Amino acid sequence: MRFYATTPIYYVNARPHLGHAYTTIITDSVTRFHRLAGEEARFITGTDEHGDKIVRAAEHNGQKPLEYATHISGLFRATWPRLEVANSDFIRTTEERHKQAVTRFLDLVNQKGDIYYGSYGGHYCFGCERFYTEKELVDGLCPDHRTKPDFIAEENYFFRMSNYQDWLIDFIKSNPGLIRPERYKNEVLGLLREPLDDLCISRPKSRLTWGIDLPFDDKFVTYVWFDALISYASALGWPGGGDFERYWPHTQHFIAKDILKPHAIFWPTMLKSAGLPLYQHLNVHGYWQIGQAKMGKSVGNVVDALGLADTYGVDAFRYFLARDMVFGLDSEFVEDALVARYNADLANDLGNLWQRSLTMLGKFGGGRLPAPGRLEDEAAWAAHLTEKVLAEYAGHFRSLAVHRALAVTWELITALNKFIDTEAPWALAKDPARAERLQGVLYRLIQGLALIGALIWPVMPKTGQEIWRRLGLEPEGLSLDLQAIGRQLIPGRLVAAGEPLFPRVEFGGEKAALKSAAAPPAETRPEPAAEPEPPLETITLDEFQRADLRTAEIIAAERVPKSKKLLKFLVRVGQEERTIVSGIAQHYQPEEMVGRTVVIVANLAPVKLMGITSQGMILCASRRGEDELLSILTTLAPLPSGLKVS
Ligand code: ME8
Repeated sequence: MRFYATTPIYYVNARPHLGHAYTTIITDSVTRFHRLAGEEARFITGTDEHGDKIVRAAEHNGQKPLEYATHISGLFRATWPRLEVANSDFIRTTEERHKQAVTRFLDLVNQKGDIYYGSYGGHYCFGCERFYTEKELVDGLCPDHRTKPDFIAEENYFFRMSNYQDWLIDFIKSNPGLIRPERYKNEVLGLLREPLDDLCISRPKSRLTWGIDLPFDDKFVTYVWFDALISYASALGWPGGGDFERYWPHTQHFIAKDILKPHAIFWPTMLKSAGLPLYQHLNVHGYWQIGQAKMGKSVGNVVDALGLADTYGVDAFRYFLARDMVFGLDSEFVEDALVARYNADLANDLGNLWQRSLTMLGKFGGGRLPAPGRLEDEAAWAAHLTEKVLAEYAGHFRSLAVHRALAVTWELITALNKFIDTEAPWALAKDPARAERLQGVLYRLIQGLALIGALIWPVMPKTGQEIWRRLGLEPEGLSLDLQAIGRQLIPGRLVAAGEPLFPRVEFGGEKAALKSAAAPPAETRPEPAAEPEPPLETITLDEFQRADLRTAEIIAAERVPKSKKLLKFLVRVGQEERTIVSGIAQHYQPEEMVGRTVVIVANLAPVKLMGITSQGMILCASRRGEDELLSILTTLAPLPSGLKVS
């Protein structure tokens, strides 16, 4: 069996946030499941770089479109490995391989007689990069962006999408799992009850030059959606061969419901016209919301995925996303819920099972892997449960109920924790006549942990591998097959619990922080001695305004050689670039600062630090001393640099 998964290729008009992270992580987890099941799997993500939106964002940033797109695309590309996403490739629509594919695709559709030239007037939303019909608008506004669309009338090329309406309805009806979950299939069939318009697939160069030329008229560029969808094929090497033939029949697209129509209506009709087979599944999930509103760059309520992964650990963050969202439904993002899941499921259930099992192996088994032994009442341990979990787990992954796959895994964890209680190895150890049973119990705990390591690996790759590594198993041979696991558990091998897998999280002030289980509990730790604050003098507004505070974008960062504390930054402040040295090296890595918008004091007299002239200061909130805390200040919405902060 084979598997080919894609995420949307993300627009480069904003940096990655939790919404993008969710789709990419869930696609990665499902792909890893297919790999675990022994299938050949490919998984592609990338960036969508043409169109009005990008030109506007680049202008806003004072950059050329390609320069700007390269910068933001780089941020996406660098984000995925930090979230343990193992994509096979990364496609940019500005790459030559993609341009060739779009050109070929347009030629095929044109040769089919499905493209014509005509004039059109419609309500155009620049945010969505599409025309809306009168009926689709809500109170005259774009239903997504709540902005008034521009009325645009111009001559363009059109794709005869309407020709394929009846075929598409039949195809969807005769392939029940094509669009899933079911609610989205019904939504699409609902849309198809209205007559389908033809699709405008060009933009005149008089209005937009940032796109791929139409092969049959170079006064026009290709409409960005027509261009972007083809990336799913160009990333496999189409039309030049590559892996296309091998993987295309097994295609599964993962998207959120915002882009259902292009994927469920434009794309299948485009493929049909070009003579290419359709995807196997379109997997549609809901929105992460904050206060009932979709999290998104246009609203400015985005949550920083990397920040959460840094605070709680990548695996805990991935676990929360996969466990808390029912694929297909919306989910409210609440950081407290993440902390609660972390403490209950990871620190308690899984962390305790690990710690208790390994402690007992240390105490009662000399810290060495036992031989399987034999339990006279095999059913007493969770053998039957293991079979049930394995069967259900795979079914849930294949139907995208990843939260359920995790829930059944936790049934096994709970059962093993109970198994320890009922078997009471500490009591067995006191009775020499029960030595064989003790050994059998210890073996089944270790075998269970190895299986759990494999079961959690698709969602928590680091922890899954870590469990295998600590038990002396080969992480490359990760498998759900108990026999295969058994062959790798070499009796007599020394193993140790090591550091806790998931130290408990407690709240420290407003920000959640990781506290190692080794540290004394918070209530017994002395509070850092509070220095008496000097009485504050008031200043006038004029005095405050003498400080020229500005937004600045960090464009490069590096450590200052021979200094533990200093980082050297190159920042952009509007049109100007300057160097700033800041004492935050113990809190931030240089690479994670690049691309961030910070607030600086722009009119501070220059100072020399370690031989470097620093022209300004980056604002941070901090508490110095033993219990040190520090965070740079940044803006909630992505803003251009050089803006006055007041
Ligand atoms: O639409 N909740 O790119 P885009 C869940 N370039 N997922 C979310 C989300 C949220 N609040 N916000 C964003 C585009 N996403 C086009 C795609 S594909 C040929 C072209 C995720 O940057 C989700 O996957 O606006 C959504 O579909 C996607 O980001 C939109 O990304």
